[in-house]
Amino acid sequence: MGLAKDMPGGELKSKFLGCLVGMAIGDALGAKREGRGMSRSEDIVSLADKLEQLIYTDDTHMTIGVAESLIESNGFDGEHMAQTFVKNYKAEPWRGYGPGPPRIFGMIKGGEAWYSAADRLYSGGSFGNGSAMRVSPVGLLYSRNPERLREIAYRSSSITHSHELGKEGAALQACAVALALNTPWDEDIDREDFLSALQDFARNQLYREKVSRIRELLGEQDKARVVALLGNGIEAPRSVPTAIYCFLRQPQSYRDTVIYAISLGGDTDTIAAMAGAISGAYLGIEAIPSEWRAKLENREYIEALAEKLTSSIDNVNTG
Ligand code: AR6
Ligand code: MG
Repeated sequence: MGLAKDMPGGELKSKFLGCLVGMAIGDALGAKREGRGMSRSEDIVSLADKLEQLIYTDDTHMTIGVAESLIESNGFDGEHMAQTFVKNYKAEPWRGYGPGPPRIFGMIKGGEAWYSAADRLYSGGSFGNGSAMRVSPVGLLYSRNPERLREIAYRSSSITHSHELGKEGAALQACAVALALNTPWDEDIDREDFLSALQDFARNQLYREKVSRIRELLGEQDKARVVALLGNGIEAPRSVPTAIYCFLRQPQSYRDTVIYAISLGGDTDTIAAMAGAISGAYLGIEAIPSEWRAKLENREYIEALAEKLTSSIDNVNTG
């Protein structure tokens, strides 16, 4: 697998754009089916055709916050990222945030430190998928250094999700984005290599087992079995491996990846957001259907963030 630093600039930029726009479209389209059961692909396609606008939710809103903070701070700054989340939430609290984060934002506003507030939530911190859903900018920016990628994914997670399974879910999703980014367009995704890299990267046994399940399920036709073994829930271990699976089933098609992710039901917006981020990071912006791109709310701003992130990659990796 190559490294993004050897990639032509145009390809790198397209992949950054594909990742963030692909994430946002997966989120917005998936939000229309959130919490429902499994559905047929044809029904999701016709839903996408009917929608006049693709309105995104907290998944994208928080990813925007991560990207803004990484750009403004020239890398990770926990205090700055936490304050960015607080500010963005205050401006648009109606985006469909999970139960935990707004409580954390309240604690931080009340003076609690960004690195300790999340420990007070649930037992040992949250393992919801809320830190994995927003981590793709970390995967892009730190794609050249897996150990820094892990460290920054953990630290960005710990602002709201400090449970080991929450942090590891964010790191695994960031790693999948980096692997996809680092695979040039003219190389096919080698699914065995991709899964071995994830398996080696994962530090937690539950995720290692889930990655093995992905391998076993690659040819599976029965969606109920996929949901039973990988999950479609709001918890990181029941959604991050599922999103990676959705990408690996059809790595050459952004459209099929996102539609399949939504067809599994459950936490459709977040699973499609994560799968869409990985797919877009491999295939680039041109692979995303133009009629979907045209409908995405705030697309120009999201694209501008992706372009700025592309420009930051050299600074972050030399600084
Ligand atoms: N013990 C038991 N349950 C837990 C634990 C724990 N330690 N941690 C999390 N949960 P939360 P999020 C369960 O509140 O991750 C939006 O719709 C618990 O049921 O941290 O930001 C997005 O689109 C908890 O309520 O929020 C995503 O789909 C739930 O996991 C989602 O919300 C979510 O954890 C992201 O939610
Ligand atoms: Mg969700």
